[in-house]
Amino acid sequence: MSLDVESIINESLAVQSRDFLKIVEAAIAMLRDEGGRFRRLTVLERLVTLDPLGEALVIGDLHGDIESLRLILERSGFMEKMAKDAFVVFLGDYGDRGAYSAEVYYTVLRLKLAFPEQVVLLRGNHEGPADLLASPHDLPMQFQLRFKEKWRDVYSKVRELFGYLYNAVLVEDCCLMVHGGLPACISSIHDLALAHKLHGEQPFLEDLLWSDPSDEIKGALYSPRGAGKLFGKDVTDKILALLGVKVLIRGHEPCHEGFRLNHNGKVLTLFSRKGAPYFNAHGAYLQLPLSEKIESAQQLVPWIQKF
Ligand SMILES: [Mn+2]
Repeated sequence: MSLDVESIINESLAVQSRDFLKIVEAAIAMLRDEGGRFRRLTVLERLVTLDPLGEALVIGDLHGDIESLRLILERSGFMEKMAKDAFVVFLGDYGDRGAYSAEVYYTVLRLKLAFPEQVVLLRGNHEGPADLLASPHDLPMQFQLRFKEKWRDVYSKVRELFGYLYNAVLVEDCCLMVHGGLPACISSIHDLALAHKLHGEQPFLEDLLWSDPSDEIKGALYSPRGAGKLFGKDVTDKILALLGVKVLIRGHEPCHEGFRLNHNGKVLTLFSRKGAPYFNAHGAYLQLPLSEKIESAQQLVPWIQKF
């Protein structure tokens, strides 16, 4: 198995159902067993804490856009970063919308398997639990076209994978990373770590996967998306203080320029794909310096790369 970006992406374009299934199964086995501390990564249930050293490449929604993923991995010097012990955090929403969902899943899972202690895969609302899966969900149709009669096996295995993806990433004193937004009523990091197990009793997972910041409101209101909430700056201030971090980094919303700031610089949104059906002018990714003293997402703007 080759370890350069071009080879992995070429593999993803050619992969057949049998090898695709093997990669998903291996990733499930790896994620299921992750717990405790390995090197600079600490795993508590489905919460990951990164040591505040070096750099994290942060990539927002990809939604089946393999060309943007290729561009980001090449332009950021991904393989050199891995050799220097950097982290990479994917903010979720790998499939649906774009035509290359299978290829994006395959590529990010291959990277996870190649660099288990450096690659973190967050869960997006397009990887939600059965009662809260985003719609339209194109993945079954794409798998039918891609894997023909084997598509059901592949699809059900990928659905199983969703339950093992991470809820949140914490960098102490620095930032929290999630796909969607902040739950207004958590009382500790354990509510983030256990959000998937509390799903059905508490809205924590729903809010992490679905919510959006709003500069227009106070508190939390039900979202026009039909799941999750809109949350105001007061919620962001309260929850970031509770968690001991300064900034929220999240994906989930298309941004014309590839990124956007909300809540007076407390929230950074990254969107890392281009093309239909969003037509944002730019995608963006972040090369986050983990040891930098960060007070506001405004300080992160120089480390954002637009494409
Ligand atoms: Mn989303």
